Amino acid sequence: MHNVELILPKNENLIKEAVTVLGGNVVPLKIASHRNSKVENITNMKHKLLVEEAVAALNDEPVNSQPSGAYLIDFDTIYSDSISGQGKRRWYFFQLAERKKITLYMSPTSDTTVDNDLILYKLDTATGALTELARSQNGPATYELLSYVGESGVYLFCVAAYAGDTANEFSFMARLSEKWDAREGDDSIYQAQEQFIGTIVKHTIDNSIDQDVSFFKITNAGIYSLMLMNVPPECNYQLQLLDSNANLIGSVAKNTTSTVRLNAGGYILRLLSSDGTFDVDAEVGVMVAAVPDNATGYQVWNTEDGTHCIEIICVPITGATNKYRYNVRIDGKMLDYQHCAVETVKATANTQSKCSMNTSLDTNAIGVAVGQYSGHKNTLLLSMDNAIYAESHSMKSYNFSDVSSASHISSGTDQYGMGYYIGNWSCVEQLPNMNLILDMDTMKEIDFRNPNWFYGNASLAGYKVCGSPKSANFIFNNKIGIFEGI
Ligand SMILES: [Ca+2]
Ligand SMILES: [Ca+2]
Repeated sequence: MHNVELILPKNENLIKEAVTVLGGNVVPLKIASHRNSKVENITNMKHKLLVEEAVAALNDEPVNSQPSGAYLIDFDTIYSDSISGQGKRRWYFFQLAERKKITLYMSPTSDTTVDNDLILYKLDTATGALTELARSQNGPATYELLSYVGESGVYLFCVAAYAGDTANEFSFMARLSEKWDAREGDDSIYQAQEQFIGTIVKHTIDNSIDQDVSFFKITNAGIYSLMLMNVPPECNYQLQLLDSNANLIGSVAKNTTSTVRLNAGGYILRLLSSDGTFDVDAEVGVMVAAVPDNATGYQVWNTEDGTHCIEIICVPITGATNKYRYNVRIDGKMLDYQHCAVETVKATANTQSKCSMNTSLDTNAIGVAVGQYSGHKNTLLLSMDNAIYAESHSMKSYNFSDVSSASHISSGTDQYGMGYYIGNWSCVEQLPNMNLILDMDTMKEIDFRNPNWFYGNASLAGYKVCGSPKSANFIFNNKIGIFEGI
């Protein structure tokens, strides 16, 4: 069994780097003037705020220790503020004119006794009631991140001191995205949706600090493959694997697959940009696939452009000794190569050639290669131990000698009264080592070879007229699997 080791990332706290990439300077909160200039625009909220502000003033805490004293903040601006004492909160607010994706980020002090959380609420401007929408509760001295797709309205959020008795400074930022994927908001573990085993989930990274968090459940310990597909060359995305306590286990580089042995339990997946590069329109694929328990061999790789993942799974054939079936999965789906059929046809005014290949229930794949073939970018060449090969040719000629080798000859007269002959050649054979060529972009069989995949085989059908082989080439990439010995 050959397993690829998961690569541990150099820096766990990648999002801090991402914020640095943003180039924002930390802006201390501007107090009253900044807030009052805009807060009055919000209907109904003002009255509510004035009432609660009086309550806030009763203690020594700053005015934004209560929702009523929340500071209005601008987007894409990094602010700093301070907090001390478990249970204390610092409040901020903003207004959305239309539906947008909201991202909130908080960077803490490095003091490991301090643990601040981040919680987002929507304000009911008629009643003053706050409804919690999302929260981020990472551990001490760790950033907090959450996202939420919000309709127009007024949103409040707070930094909440969960642990730590000393005054500590934190910085934070809110930003909006114009486009986002269907699973947003999913930036914190509390918002994660399930990733089902064997299913590709599509994500986009819609800003430099977007994280797409999901979880999966393992009921049987075993080998699992984690795939990150379709990441554009200019984007450095990474798929991280965490245990159920959010400890990093390993990561998968873009457009690669890693295999790992996992015990039963819950796991967390976190997709992010490791250097802040992103493309909001690039849909990437994330998949977790299980390697069957009875597999005696397993190989996996991705196409060079990162759009497909090919797995070869060797399993014993039931009831047979030392005989194995080589199953092929493409993008998590089992390829039914025992029911493949492909036919090539070539016709001219006087000739017609048909060649076909059909696999059967006892056909077994014995080798595979990934490459390009005759205008098809991502093709799989599958070697079969046996398949049914058939070819038939017909030719019309005025010279009997052209068709004399045919297995069946008929004759006729054309419109000018000239006699002609039609020769037919055909054969059907079970052949070893036939190669099927499959287009993985369309998942369709496109051709075959061994024997020649377009004109047929003169020695089989006895046909001699149809010329030289078609000049189609299978260009082998660097991914070639020979199944024996894995
Ligand atoms: Ca996303
Ligand atoms: Ca996200």
